[in-house]
Amino acid sequence: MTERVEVRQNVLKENDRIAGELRRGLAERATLCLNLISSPGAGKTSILEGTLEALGGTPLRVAVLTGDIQTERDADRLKRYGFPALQITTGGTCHLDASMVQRAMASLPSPDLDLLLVENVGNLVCPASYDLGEDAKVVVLSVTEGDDKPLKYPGIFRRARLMLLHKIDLLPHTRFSRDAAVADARRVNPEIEVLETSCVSEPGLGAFVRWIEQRLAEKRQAGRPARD
Ligand SMILES: Nc1nc2c(ncn2[C@@H]2O[C@H](COP(=O)(O)OP(=O)(O)OP(=O)(O)O)[C@@H](O)[C@H]2O)c(=O)[nH]1
Ligand SMILES: [Mg+2]
Repeated sequence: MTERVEVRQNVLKENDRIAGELRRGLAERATLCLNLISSPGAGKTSILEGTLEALGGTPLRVAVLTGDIQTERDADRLKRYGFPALQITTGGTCHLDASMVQRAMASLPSPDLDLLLVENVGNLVCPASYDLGEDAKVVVLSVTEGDDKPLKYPGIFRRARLMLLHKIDLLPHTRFSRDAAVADARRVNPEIEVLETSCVSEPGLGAFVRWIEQRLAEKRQAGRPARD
């Protein structure tokens, strides 16, 4: 084994240890954690803005962590919705890791949350390898990126529970085949769930918000002590 491979394996092992701590803490509080991953510009922050807007009228306790290599711009956009939103600037690293999330969570006003939304750094490759203790990875594939991405970047499609086919309003202007994208995503991950979303027109984000509400209900159910 080369020295480089060994160092990477140790880094991932340490990341998994911290992710395990995060997962236990989230389970104790019955906090659902979603990790949104996509190429740069696919629409992660826009989806989170629409989601926070939709959840604004509910009693849910929500917080957002958003990762970028540089700038606080995404957190500035997300702070407008009345929930805590913190930027994690990685300073060059192309993905979030569990220690970054652990440090950011310690800066939240309260760890008692129903929902923690994490926007990863825009990148379809590196974020796939780093467990953040999340309940599910959500991969966002916008139709302007091409339908060939699930087979070209299989790692993230294999690990994601849900794929959002996003910017679906732009479909008529592209050569994107939704059937090909879904078939290829299911070749690498037969279990992957798929929803179509748009931030600018129908069908909107309703299906994604309902999907989150279903996962929240499951999480609460899992956290409830068994009846004797
Ligand atoms: N037509 C259309 N444009 C969208 C939609 N969602 C987002 N956009 C636009 O896509 C661009 C990028 O959106 P962002 O939400 O910043 O994307 P991001 O994935 O957070 O980008 P990074 O954080 O830089 O990786 C912006 O100009 C958005 O207005 C959509 O559903 N339809
Ligand atoms: Mg963003």
